[in-house]
Amino acid sequence: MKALIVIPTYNERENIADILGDILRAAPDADVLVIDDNSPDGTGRIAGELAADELRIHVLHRPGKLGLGTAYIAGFRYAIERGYDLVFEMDADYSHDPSYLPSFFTAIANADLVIGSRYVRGGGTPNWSAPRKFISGGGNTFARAVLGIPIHDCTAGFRCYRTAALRTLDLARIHTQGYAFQVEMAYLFWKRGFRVREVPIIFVDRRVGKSKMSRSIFIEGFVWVVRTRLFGDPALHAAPSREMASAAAPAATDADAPSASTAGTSRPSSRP
Ligand SMILES: Nc1nc2c(ncn2[C@@H]2O[C@H](COP(=O)(O)OP(=O)(O)OP(=O)(O)O)[C@@H](O)[C@H]2O)c(=O)[nH]1
Ligand SMILES: [Mg+2]
Repeated sequence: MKALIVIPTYNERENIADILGDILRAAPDADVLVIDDNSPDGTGRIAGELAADELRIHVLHRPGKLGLGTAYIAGFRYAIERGYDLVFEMDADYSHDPSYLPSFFTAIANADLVIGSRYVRGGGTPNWSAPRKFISGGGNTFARAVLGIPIHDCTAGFRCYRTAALRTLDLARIHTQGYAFQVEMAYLFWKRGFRVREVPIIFVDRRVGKSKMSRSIFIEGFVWVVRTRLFGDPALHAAPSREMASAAAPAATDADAPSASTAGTSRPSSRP
């Protein structure tokens, strides 16, 4: 299957060359798309130079910092338009270890979305402080409880989607940016009845460079979860076109769960 690994970057000069090399080796049949938001540190220029020497590397240069959600939506569109079967989300900062990529390819054979999960057996965040564990774990528990999503790690950003399933969503109606974006995508897949599967990952802190996390990202997540519980998700109300829907066959069952360390999912609830 043709796969595209999307790496959004903003000031990842110290990481970009190494991570691209490691990804190309770990996923020898995949292409990579770097989406750079005009990083002041020159990440986009470095990525462009690497792309000039390696046909499997592509770069999308955007004019300024437009956020993670819009970067991934641009990556999804790129993958759909160019006929990729699979599209990955992955960070540039080594929190998402490229050596896990093969396990995603194995799991996606029986899924429409594979999430690299910190909260299934075998996964974890060993070098996080207790407050950080509490915030991340608490956010996940909150989203699961309020929305009823049966996914252990719905804020995780190391993922593989089937583009055929993505095509059934109205991407223009997805406006979330940070953790809320990851929760929204997981929620939409689950509500649509697509198969969501989790594979364990050990999440490590970024090697070098600065985090782009901010308080507003947490507030966005909280507000989005509560609003969606009350009013539903507009992206779900959009009826997919017949042509799009026939491109993907939503799975009604999840019969063949691959192993104890993965968590299958379930059918959509009747909630909005
Ligand atoms: N194109 C683009 N990339 C971004 C933007 N914000 C963050 N990124 C990239 O998205 C990935 C995740 O961002 P991080 O700052 O590592 O956020 P995080 O992983 O949630 O937080 P840390 O755990 O502190 O690293 C990295 O590859 C960033 O360079 C943005 O606005 N535009
Ligand atoms: Mg990071």
